[in-house]
Amino acid sequence: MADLIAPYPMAADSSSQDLDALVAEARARFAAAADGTALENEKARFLGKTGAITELLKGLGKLDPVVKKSEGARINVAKAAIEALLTARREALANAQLEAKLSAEAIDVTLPGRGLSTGGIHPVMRTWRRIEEIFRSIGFDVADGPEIETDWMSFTALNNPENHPARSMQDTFYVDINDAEGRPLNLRPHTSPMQVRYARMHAERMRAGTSGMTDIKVIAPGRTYRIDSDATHSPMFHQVEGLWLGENISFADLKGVYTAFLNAFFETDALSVRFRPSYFPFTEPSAEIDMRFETGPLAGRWLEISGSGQVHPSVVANFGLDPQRHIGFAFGSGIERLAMLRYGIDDLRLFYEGDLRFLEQFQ
Ligand code: 2NM
Repeated sequence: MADLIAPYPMAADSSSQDLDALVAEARARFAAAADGTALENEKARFLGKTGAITELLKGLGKLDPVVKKSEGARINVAKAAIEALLTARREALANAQLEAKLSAEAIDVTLPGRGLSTGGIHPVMRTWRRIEEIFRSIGFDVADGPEIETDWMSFTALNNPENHPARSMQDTFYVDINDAEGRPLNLRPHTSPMQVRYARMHAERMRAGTSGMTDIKVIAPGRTYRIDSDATHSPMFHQVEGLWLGENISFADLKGVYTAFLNAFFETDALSVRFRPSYFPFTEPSAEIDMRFETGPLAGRWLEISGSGQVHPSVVANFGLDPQRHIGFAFGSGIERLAMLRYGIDDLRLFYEGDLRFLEQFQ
């Protein structure tokens, strides 16, 4: 340290040239100091205990009082000049340091933003919402319920015999947990259990008649599960089932409701609807509903669109209602199937691959 801050070699009696040179030297050295530490070291060289100015002031003692006064004044002018240079350089260094920090931490507010990408509604969900909207407009309520069901809800209540293939391990997913009756829980293979629950929930008000509730009029849309997988079947798929029970609800009402739904769903009146005899355990009689577009790319071909039928008396009894009094229809349609026909999609698997090139077309 002592070496670094060597006293400035100058005689105690200084000429004004010497003092000017000293101030110039200080100016140059302060300017050359790159940071605060270097600057404080340079300061010691002039203003420190053994610094040049300090030495000059010490030397004043030996001088004649008259000379001492004028000489002291000149040295103090130089001292003040050096102190002023020091202060100015300190500020300059501090400013430079602040500038460097600011520019290092700068945020370029002129950079364009990264943009917000919003998600979209999956075509199946879009179709599901559309179906709900249409049926609500025809006066249907919308039911919701569990996807893991008891054996009674999925099969027994719906008149499925003990040996019906739908009950087998081949056709239905089972869970390794038994229900209260000791039968394994299942992943519901249709949304009918929701209608069973809905009907039983409202059965008391239905029995009360006009003072309570006159009709059960509900759709049950949702995820369903079956052991089946190819271009037209997925182990998980979506169904919408409809149920309308009242004191005088007939197949004519079914045809009217379902045709109105198709007209709204496909946004055209140019389609025909027909019933074809069929069989389901939960309806009697049962029918397939076929539809035909009269215009467009699918014109003239009959397309299977839904199963349906008059709700079986045993099923109505399982709802907690009197089948002599409450009759009506039910239907079940695939939501993917409706979406495929509406959008012209030919492979069901496209819905489940998550390929954005496919999905973005529906936004
Ligand atoms: C179908 C076909 C025919 C149906 C039956 C019921 C219920 F709960 F009332 F018994 N809901 N849905 C039904 C009838 C479903 O799907 C192809």
